[in-house]
This record gives sequence, C-alpha cells and structure tokens, in this order.
Amino acid sequence: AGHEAATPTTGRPHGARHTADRFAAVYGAAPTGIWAAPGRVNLIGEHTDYNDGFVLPLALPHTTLAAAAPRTDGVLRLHSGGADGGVVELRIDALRPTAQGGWAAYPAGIVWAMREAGLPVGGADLHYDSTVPTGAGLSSSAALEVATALALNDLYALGLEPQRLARIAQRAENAFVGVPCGIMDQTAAACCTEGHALFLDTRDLTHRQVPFDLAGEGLRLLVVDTRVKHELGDGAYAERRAGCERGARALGVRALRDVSGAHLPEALAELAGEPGVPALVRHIVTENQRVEEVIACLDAGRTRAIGPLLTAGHASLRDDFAISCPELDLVVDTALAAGALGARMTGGGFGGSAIVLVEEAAATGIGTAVTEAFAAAGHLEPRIFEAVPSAGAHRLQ
Ligand code: GAF
Repeated sequence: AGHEAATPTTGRPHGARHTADRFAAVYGAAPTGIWAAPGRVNLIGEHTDYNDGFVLPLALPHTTLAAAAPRTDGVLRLHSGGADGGVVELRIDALRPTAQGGWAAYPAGIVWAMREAGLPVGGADLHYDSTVPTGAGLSSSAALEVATALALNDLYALGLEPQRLARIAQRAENAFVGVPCGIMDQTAAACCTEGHALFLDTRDLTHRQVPFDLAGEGLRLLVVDTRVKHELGDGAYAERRAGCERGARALGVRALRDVSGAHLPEALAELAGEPGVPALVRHIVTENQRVEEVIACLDAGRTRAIGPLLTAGHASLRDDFAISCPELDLVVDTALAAGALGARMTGGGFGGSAIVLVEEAAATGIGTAVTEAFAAAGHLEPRIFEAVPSAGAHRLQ
C-alpha cells in the first residue's frame, strides 16, 4: 500500500545482542526481551485480501527486531537504529488516531489499538533495528507492527494468539496510521513458518501452512527490489479498493470473493455500466482461482508448474488492475526471456519488488540479465536477493 516507506531500516546485519546493546545505550538499562518479526513476499493472491479472498505469502529472512521493557508511568518511548531524530516520547493516554506522523505511528498505533480493545497494556521503552528493506513492498511496516505487538503481548502477559496480534496490527494501521490495508501482511509476519507459504482465507481467517521447499527441488525464488516508489501509490490503493467495493455492491454480493469463475462472464456483463470496475473484478476473480491452482500444484509436489500461474498473475495486475510500472514489467519480461519459470510483481504495486522463480543453475544468469536490462534502460540498479521461506514473529531472548 506504499506505507512501507515510513519504517526505518539500518540495512546492516543485526542480532539480538547488538539490539540489546543499543537498547541499553539509549535507555540506560537492559531490555526485558528481544522480539523479531519478518518482512514477506506474496507468492500469489494480490489485492484479494480486502475482497475476502485468498493469499499465499511467505516470510523473508529479513526481520525487524524490537528490544523492549515495560514502564509504569504510562509513557511510551520509541527509538530506531535506522531513523534520525532520537527518542520519540508519547503518553499512551494521549494517543489519537492519525495525529502521529512518521515511523513512530506504527508502534504507537499498536499500543492505541490494544488499549482500544480493552487490553491492559501500559507504557514501554522500545528500540528497533531492521533488515527489512523499506519502501520495497516487502512489508517492513507489518514487521514493525507485529514485533511491537508481540513484545507488548509478552511484557503485559496478554496471552494473545498470533492471529489476534495480526488483527490488532491491521486495526492500528487502518485506524491509527490511516492506511486502508488488508490483513495479509500482518498475518504473514505473525503466522508464517520456516519452509512454508501461508495459505490464508481472508474471510474466515483460517489458514494452512503449505510446504514450500524450493532448495530441495533445485529451485530459487529471487526477489528483485526495483527501488521504485511511486508517489501515487497510496491514493491509488484506496481507489482500487473502492472500485472493488463498488463492484461487489453492484453485483449484490458481500465481497468479490463471492463471484465464482464460472459466473465471471455474467458478472462482467452486469457491470458494463460501471466504468473501470469490470477489469478490477476480473483480476480479483481470476486471482483467487490462481491461488487455488498454485496450492493444488504445491500440494501435488509440482512446484515448477506454478511458474506460468505467477506470470499470468502479473499480466492480470498489469492489464486489469493497472498497478504495475515499467520497471516491474522489465523485471518480469527480462527474467522470462532469460529462462525464468515464472515472474510477477508482489505486494501493493506501483513500484516495489517482483519475485522470479528460477532453476537454481539459472539464478545468477537471470539476475545478471535483469541488472543489465535496468542499466540499459537507465534505471537505478535493482537489489536482488533470495526469498528463503522463513519463520514468523518470535521471541529471541
Ligand atoms: C499491501 C497491503 F498492505 C496488503 O493488505 C495487500 O492488499 C497488498 O498490498 C496487495 O495484495 O501490501
């Protein structure tokens, strides 16, 4: 949704020890504990999460670490290793939706959402370090939110389940930060497990861990961060969301999830009088189908067969949902021409990152082809790394 840019990253390798030391340097005492939450890529199921549909994200090895200790005076102090400006100090009873700007709005929003839900959470000192790239569509915001939520859950013995923490984080982002995102990113940060993608039904929030053993099959999933962040991203996300809701209303369904592939032609005909809406509806309906097809492939051990489904997902986001950009299209086209099994943009769109499924032996060559194509087109050099399906949020010490 373009909100990732608000979250600071140091970009440097970090560990619990470093983060504990930094906390002590800032606050003058050791933290009570250290918590971690990861960034994510979405394998398939884009913009379906606010249409009650299906998503299939996986956690990245890149994490945001939170070192934290409780306070008894109702004060919240926030400090980030990746942001300028020192310690942000707030009173928890004075937190007001959309009043707080910058990266601190995300953790402050968690405290606000917990208090609003009647949970007995008090003040805290928090220090963050992050290796999740910001503004890259890799959910650094959700990592920051969920690391905070998990820390407070433990500090105040709230006993909340990961999915409840994800809902609190989404509430914080929607109502406190003011970004109308769905539930995918927070659930991925809270619930993913190593070696798996997370199949989430965003209507009833049931989920299943789907084994995704890329290395075991001689495959690699590359992430290409285009380093493009389109200014229009935020407004355009809300616009797409409103268009989908208009479509559901016009069709008389609760959400576009309720339009089946079999009924798509009729639905599109019915929407002929709603400019722009049919293409949005076609993306959502076909995207939900693609998620189910990808899962069927993975369940059958046919991982290579997901490649064309990923690529079809990109075409749908580019042509129907209209949220790609030249740089993302260049990654996809170049990677496919260089022999990738499939490629697509991932996340909210208008910049950010693409994922590319490749044979292990072809990974380097395809990465080089993308880098060269970017240089030839005069774009910034893309950042390329591997998406290893990693753990969701957890306590480190
Ligand atoms: C952003 C949002 F935060 C998610 O909720 C989701 O809608 C995604 O864009 C698109 O699939 O990451």
